[in-house]
Amino acid sequence: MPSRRAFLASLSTAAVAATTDAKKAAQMAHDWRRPQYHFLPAANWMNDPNGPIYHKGQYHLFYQYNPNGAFWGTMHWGHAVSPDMLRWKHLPVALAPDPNGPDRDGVFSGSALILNGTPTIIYTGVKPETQCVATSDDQMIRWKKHPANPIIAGPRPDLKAAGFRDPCVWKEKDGWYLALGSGVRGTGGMVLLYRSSDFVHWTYLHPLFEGKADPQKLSEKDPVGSGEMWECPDFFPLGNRHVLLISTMGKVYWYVGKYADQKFTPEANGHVDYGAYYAAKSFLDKQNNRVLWGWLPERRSKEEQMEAGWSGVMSLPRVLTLGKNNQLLMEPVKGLESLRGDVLRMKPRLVAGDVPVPNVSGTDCAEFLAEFAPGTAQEFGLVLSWSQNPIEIAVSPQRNQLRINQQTGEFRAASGEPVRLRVFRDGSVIELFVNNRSCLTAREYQPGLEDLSVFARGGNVMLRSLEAYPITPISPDRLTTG
Ligand code: DQQ
Repeated sequence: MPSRRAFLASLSTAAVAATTDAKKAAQMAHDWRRPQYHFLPAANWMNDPNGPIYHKGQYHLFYQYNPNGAFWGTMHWGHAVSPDMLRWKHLPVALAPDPNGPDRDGVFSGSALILNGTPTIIYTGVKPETQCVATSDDQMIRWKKHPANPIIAGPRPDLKAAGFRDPCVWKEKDGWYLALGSGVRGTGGMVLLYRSSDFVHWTYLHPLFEGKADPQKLSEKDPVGSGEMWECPDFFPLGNRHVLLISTMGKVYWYVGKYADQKFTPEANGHVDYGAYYAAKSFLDKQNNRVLWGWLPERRSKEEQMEAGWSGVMSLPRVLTLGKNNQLLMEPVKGLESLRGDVLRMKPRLVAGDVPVPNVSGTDCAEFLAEFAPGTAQEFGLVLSWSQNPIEIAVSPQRNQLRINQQTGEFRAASGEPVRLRVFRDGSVIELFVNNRSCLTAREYQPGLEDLSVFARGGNVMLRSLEAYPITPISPDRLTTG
C-alpha cells in the first residue's frame, strides 16, 4: 500500500502532467506552422502513410507513428478515418510493438487489405526485418497479430539484401503476390517478388525489378542514401500499364511500364515530387481512382520539432492517371474545392517585372491558381511575401525548371503549352502542382502572408487567369483533438 503522502504526491504529479499536456495541446492548436487542411496526428512524430484503404463507407489512413514524442523511434501504426479523405477523426493506435514478438523493435510500413472479408494488415516487424500479419474487426479498431508471425522470416541469404521491408500486396489469378523493398550493397535497389496461395506461406520468386545505384554515391554509409536500398515499393495497374513507385535517396521515383511473366519493364520514369515528400503509398478510392498519399517531412532542426511537440504531415491525396508518353499525372482529389472560401480573381494581363495582386493577405491557409501563356520571359510565377524572406514559386521553360526558392525540379513544357501553377499553402506546407505532372513540396516556416504578386523576369508573360481562395480549416484546433 502506498503511504498517504506518496499517494497525494502521485496525484499531484498526474495533475502536473495533465496540465502540461493541456498546455502543449493548446500551444499546438495555435501553432501557425501546423497545417489546417492537410492531415497530421494530434501530436508527436509521423512518417510514412501505411495501408490506406476504403472500407464500408470510410477511408482509413494509417501512418508510422511514435507516441513517445516528436522524433523517429518506437514505430507504431497511428490510425484515422474520414468520409471523404479531407475531414479526419483520430482513432486509437492500431498496431504497437510487442515486447515478445518479432516486431519488438518497431512496427514498420506495409499495406492493408480485406482478406476473405477480414480487414488485414501486412507489415514489417523489426528486428531483424521480417514480414508479419494482423487482422481486426470491421471498424479496424482492435487488431490481433497472427500466431504464425513472422510469416516471412527473412530474405534468401544468398541475396545479401541490404534491407527487407515495406510489403505491398495484390491478387492475381494464381494467388497473392507481394513486393518488398530491398537492394544489394555495391549494386542497387531491388524489389523482391513473392507468391502465396493462403497469405501465410510465401515463396520467393525473383526480383520484380532491379536498379543500378549511382556509382558516385556508393560510399554513403546508409544504403538508402546511396540508392542501394529501395523503400516502400508500391505496384499497381494504371490505364493500360503498370506503375512502380520506390522511395530512396530522399525522393519517390515513379516507373511506368509493362508487367508480364511476373517481371516489370519500365518505359518511362520520373520524380513523384522534387521536394519534401517521401514514402508514397496508393490505394483505390470509392470510385476506383488510384489515390496516392505521401509523407511531408519537416525541414527544421530536431530541437525545433521536439519543442513544437509534433513532426510530419501527410500530403494532399493525389489522383493518379497516365498522360502522353506514359507520363504519370497527379491531381489533388476532387472535393478539395468544397473547402474553398470566396474567390478573388485578377484579370488577364501582360506581366513584366512584379505585379501585386490586391487584397490577398493575412492567411495561413490558401489555394492559388495561375495560368500563363509563356512569352519572352526567362522565368515567371508567383511571389508570396512577408517583411523578409519572400517565397518565389517559379517556372522557367528555357531551363525546363520549376522552383520554390532554392529548391528546383524538372518541368518540360511542350512548345507553346500553357503553364498552370496550382499552389496549396497550409501553415508550413507549400504543395505545388505544375500542369499536374511536376510537383514540388516545400516546408516554409513563416506566419501569415503579407502580399501576393505575379512576376516575370527577362521578358514578359501573359497571365491568362489568377484565382486565390482562402481554405476553410478541417478542424477548429488544427487536428489536436477529435
Ligand atoms: N520508414 C519506415 C520503414 C520504411 C521507412 C520506418 C521509409 O518501413 O522503409 O519508419 O521512410
